[in-house]
Amino acid sequence: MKRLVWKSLPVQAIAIVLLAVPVAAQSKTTVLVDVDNRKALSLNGDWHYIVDPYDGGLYTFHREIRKDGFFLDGAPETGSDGLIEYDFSKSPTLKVPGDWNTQHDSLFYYEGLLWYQRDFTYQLVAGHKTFLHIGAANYKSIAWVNGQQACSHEGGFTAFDCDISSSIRKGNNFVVIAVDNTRLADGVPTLNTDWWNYGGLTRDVSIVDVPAKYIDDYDLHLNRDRTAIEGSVHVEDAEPGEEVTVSLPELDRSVSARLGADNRAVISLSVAGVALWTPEHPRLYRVHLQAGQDTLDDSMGFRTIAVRGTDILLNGKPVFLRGISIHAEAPIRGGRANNDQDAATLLGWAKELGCNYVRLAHYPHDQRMTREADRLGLMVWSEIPVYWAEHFGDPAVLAKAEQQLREEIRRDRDKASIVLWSIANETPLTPERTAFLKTLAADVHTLDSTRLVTAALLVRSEGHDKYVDDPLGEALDVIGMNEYIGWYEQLPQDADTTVWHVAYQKPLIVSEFGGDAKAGLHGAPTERWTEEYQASIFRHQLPMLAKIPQFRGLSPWILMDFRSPMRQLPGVQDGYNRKGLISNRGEKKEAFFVLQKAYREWSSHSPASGVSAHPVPGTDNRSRSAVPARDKVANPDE
Ligand code: GCB
Repeated sequence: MKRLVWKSLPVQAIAIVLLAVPVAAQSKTTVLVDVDNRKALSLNGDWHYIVDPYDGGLYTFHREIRKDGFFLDGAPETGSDGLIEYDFSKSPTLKVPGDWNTQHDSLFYYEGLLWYQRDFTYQLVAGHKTFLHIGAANYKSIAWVNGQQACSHEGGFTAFDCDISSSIRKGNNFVVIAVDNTRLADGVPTLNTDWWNYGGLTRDVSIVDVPAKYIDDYDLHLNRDRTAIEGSVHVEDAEPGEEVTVSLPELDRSVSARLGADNRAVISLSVAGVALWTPEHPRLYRVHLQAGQDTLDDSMGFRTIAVRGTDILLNGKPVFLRGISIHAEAPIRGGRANNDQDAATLLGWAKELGCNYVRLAHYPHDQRMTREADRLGLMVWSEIPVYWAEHFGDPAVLAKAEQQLREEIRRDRDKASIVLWSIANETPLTPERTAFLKTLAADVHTLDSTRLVTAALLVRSEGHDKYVDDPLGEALDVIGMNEYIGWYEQLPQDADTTVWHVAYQKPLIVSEFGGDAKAGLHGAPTERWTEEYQASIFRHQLPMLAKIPQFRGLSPWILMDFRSPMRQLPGVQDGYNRKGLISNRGEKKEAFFVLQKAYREWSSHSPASGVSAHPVPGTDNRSRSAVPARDKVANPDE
């Protein structure tokens, strides 16, 4: 059902809303796969905006939804229905894509409702459908085209597409989008996060044209034997029996299949001899899809990912993940990352560090990042913002998390780089939370049976004994674990005598460790906040981790310093989490080079037993997995 509800409205108000605002007939909200390869009119650029902290553009003085809200884009001189006290055309502008916080000083701390408006001209194609594509709007948003509501959306990091076919006109049009970044206790994420709550239309916005019957979703992946591309293509508004063709022109291979009753065609295309996607050779192929009038081209890599005992297998071979965690924070410029240059800089640094893997924390990043990771050969951990103290007992919160998971997977499952879907970070150990997360883990296996599910778990600490025994581990393919020896507990050198007890015979990725350092602040390795102290943490951590038998990868915290309202130490943090190996101004700290050196060695001599023939000297208590040689992927029928 179409909902116009803003925040939580009483039932009577909902009724008023439905009467008050014309809703586009048959409009629907979806996620169009591969949308960046569609014919589109970009709406990036300057948008007028009105800051509306009391929501007056939406509500009357008695808190009823206004019939003549700002979504009508009125102007004082055209008002026939009473006084109009706003005028977008005379209001200032914000750049889209872009967070509002870093564009105007007065919006730096703003959390609330802000209205965006812009005009555009459009040439309709007869019989085609038109979508408003919103790459991300943090956190809640409602969009109207020519005064008709097109869609509403909750979730600040996933893309969505609103069908505006019945509201868009030939020639002049206007679009109004209300975005509210108020943090919500029952939101995903919840109230408290260690990152900045950047508000606004933070990613690309465009008008997308598709034929009447259009490919809205596909899942094409290499089968487990690496002999065929398998999966399905879904064509919306088509009829069962219609034909779909998938071809790989570079291999001169093509296959046609008919839509079943669910408008989905099952695909199996033999590709024996296809060059596999690997970090060393990230080969991508052009994939051409055709369904009636609709054609789409994608650029895809083909690989398999699986686990066998404590090993992660890429294309059937054990692989060690040399990684780094990354926030979607723009280098140098600051604010939310949103362009090609941001992606190239962040992932370029990861390559320079020697990574073959990145953890994109703590929410889905811009599609530019996963496309670039495909091209650069970086395996990706992709995550939804189920972070810290969510309201795990609330079914509505679970529904929100599930929605974000669906949207994330649908947008990104054409990316070979993504090998891990993460469902949570550092959540408290309660029965409600474990039930909630086990539901998400099962969802991942249903939505995408070809990848692995993980989560960043907390460690139970008893002095020098550390336990990874969170019951959620049962539901994960790969255990993720965050620990901060040397920063939030103990001293860096305590790592040397730490004994790890990992309850699972599954691959373990140390998804975080680290400590803060202010770039350019030097001192003894015992002095907190200095580059030397941070480097000392890394020097002690790496040999310790290499001794854990299940250790199959790491993504220390974090590539670059990032803004966080939680980090206020004057002269050192000044509003930034300083655990970056690189400062927000691009200066590399000493720890960057410590990790880079280790990654150079580990690229030929992996620390993981069985992954390389050459163990790291001095790390002798590793054991080879004795678990049977059946590769476990999430797909039970493989
Ligand atoms: C963590 C969180 C991460 C924080 C980091 C820190 O464990 O997962 O979001 O930023 O610690 O710096 O404390």
